[in-house]
Amino acid sequence: MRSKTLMPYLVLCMALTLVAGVAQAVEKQPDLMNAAAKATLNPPTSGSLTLASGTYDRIYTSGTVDAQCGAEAFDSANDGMYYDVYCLQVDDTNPIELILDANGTNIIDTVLTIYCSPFDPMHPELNVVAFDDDSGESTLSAITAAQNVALIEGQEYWLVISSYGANMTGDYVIQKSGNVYDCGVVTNELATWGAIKGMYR
Ligand SMILES: [Ca+2]
Ligand SMILES: [Ca+2]
Repeated sequence: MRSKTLMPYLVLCMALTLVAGVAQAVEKQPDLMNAAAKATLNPPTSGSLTLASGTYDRIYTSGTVDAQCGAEAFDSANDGMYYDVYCLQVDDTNPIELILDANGTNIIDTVLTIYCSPFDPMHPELNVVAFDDDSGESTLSAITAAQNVALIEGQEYWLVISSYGANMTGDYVIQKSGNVYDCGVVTNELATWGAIKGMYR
């Protein structure tokens, strides 16, 4: 008697789980956010993805954030995107903001990923803290306060700016919240981890 009355509920739960699973498997989420960069006291981080930039097979996430480096990452069907790497640190525990500035960015579709140090382009699924595709203007990326990416003081993080798909080049400008500061830059001509490590140190 009891199990009979529960049946429709159980079937509904299973159906919802299936729907949720399918939705999570879709990489490109509906573009509902369009955070615009505000002027900050921080100098922006700017550069260019060019034909000389290193390439990697990027990941994506379902939006989870883990300041302790264990955000679950999935392999993207899009491979071989150009990327640049920056070292960043925070001086407080408030959520950070990193927003691609449409004024100065002409890459058609960007992606931002924050890693714990080190980022290994041969294993981009490791050490992931946060990821964003389209929370900025149009298809530009933004880590906003709403995403609650609060980092740990004194720890080095690596910011990877890349394109959504392969063969996308152009300039980028990233505005940063006041609690974020640069702790180094890695040149973009180097495609292997060994070479990057040599340049960074
Ligand atoms: Ca994007
Ligand atoms: Ca958007």
